Amino acid sequence: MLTALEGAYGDRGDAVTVAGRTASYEELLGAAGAVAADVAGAPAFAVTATASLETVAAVVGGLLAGVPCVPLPPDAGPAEREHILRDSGAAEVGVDFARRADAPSGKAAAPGDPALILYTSGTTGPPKGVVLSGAAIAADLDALAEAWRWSADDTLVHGLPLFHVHGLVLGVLGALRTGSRLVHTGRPTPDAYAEAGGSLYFGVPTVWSRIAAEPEAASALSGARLLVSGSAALPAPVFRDLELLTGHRPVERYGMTETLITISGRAGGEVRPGTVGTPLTGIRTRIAAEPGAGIGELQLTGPTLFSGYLGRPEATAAAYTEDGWFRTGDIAAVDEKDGVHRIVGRASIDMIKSGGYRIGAGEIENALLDHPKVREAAVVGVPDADLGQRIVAYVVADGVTGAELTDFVAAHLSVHKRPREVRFVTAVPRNAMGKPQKKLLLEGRQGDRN
Ligand code: MLC
Ligand code: AMP
Repeated sequence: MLTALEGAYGDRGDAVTVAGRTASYEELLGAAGAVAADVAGAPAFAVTATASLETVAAVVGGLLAGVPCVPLPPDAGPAEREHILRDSGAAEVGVDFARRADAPSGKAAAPGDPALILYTSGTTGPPKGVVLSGAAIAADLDALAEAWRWSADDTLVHGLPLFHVHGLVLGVLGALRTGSRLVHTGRPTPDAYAEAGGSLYFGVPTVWSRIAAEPEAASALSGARLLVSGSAALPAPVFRDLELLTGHRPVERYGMTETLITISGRAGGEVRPGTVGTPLTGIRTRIAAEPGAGIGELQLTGPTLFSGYLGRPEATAAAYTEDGWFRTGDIAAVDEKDGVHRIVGRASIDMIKSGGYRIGAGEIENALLDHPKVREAAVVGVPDADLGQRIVAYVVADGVTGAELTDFVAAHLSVHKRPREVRFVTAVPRNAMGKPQKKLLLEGRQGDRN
């Protein structure tokens, strides 16, 4: 699976750099071997997925041992950590990158075996574990290598979190499969991207928008080969500014934790702002639209799909149509002439994308309701120039400040799921069934307290 570690491209002293520390393939393999020896035989293991060589060694060690790794968000509070550890049954391991060992020779993992379990939010309830097989990951990385002409000649640069598909599957395993050098910048700041001197850059739209706002940093990327944006819609003005400053038309690609990346623009192909390109090799898509509408839910099939939600067969079954297509929950349209896909929005108001993070409104509402002073809570995603959407919580409560509630969510769930704004109201508008009328909140038709 990780061709570079199997010696396909020789060794390199600077194969992998994460947050300023560099390792060769040989060093990484030795450190990962030590992790593999520790976790061999376990059903799964967890690691606090800081942006570090340790996290890379842990994930690779899991692959060597055939034991799925559960990356824990490092900013997760106790409630979220406990949920993930309990739900996955994984014990957390510590990693010492200085240790070296050969991976234990045991039963090799079969391609369909679980390789990673990534926790991701639904519209309600706590995050679910998405089980990804080695075969799905390999199929996706090969399809992306083809689409982006991604090779061992590249230096991949990004600074994305290592507990989601974008930063971990594409951003780490992709480099180790294609043999491209990896420079992970620790944080995805414009200056760090500018200094890294890569050929291939990954970012979420928030990262690209911050780069576009710093012309000097942006122009340093003009020597790159390809800029790729994904995880949320890239705003047209950001596309335009990036093109002006870097000379590149950024390629957009579309994906989900459950499906990996399925649709993308092509290196050297025509790129239109506001579109995500065409299905990758092996992926078929369809639009479940009312007759004549041309726009509707995007559904897909292919070899990159997940194996299921861990321990939740009903949720897994509900994610598919009766005839076996995965329901993305995204609304899309396809150009009749060239098959180029456009993502128009989400089917559910309760699925928020903020800074490229997927956040379920229900999860934040439950966290707020755990606060003793909160009587009602309704959470929405409000358009935001920096984050795409920002989390706004409408709350009925007395004797507590917005900042206290923000800190409460940050400490319980995770920092990146905190509301950016808390608005106190006298009541959450509800329909006759008692369901919050979030559209009314978004339109500003709610009873403000002050
Ligand atoms: C602020 N902070 C607090 C706080 N308020 N800490 C504790 N309590 C509070 N109340 C601190 C944080 O700890 C952090 O400190 C700092 O404020 C900034 O917070 P942030 O939220 O991390 O920063 P922000 O600038 O908003 O982040 C923007 C971002 C981030 C773009 C860097 O959103 C990001 O990394 N997004 C990527 C998401 C992603 O990878 N998604 C892919 C999903 S996979 P400090 O010290 O840490 O700075 C997928 C599939 C696909 O979607 O298609 O790719
Ligand atoms: P996640 O499970 O965190 O990977 O989030 C998946 C969701 O991100 C998808 O269902 C989409 O809503 C959104 N998404 C990913 N890439 C894009 C894109 N290029 N344009 C618009 N939305 C995207």
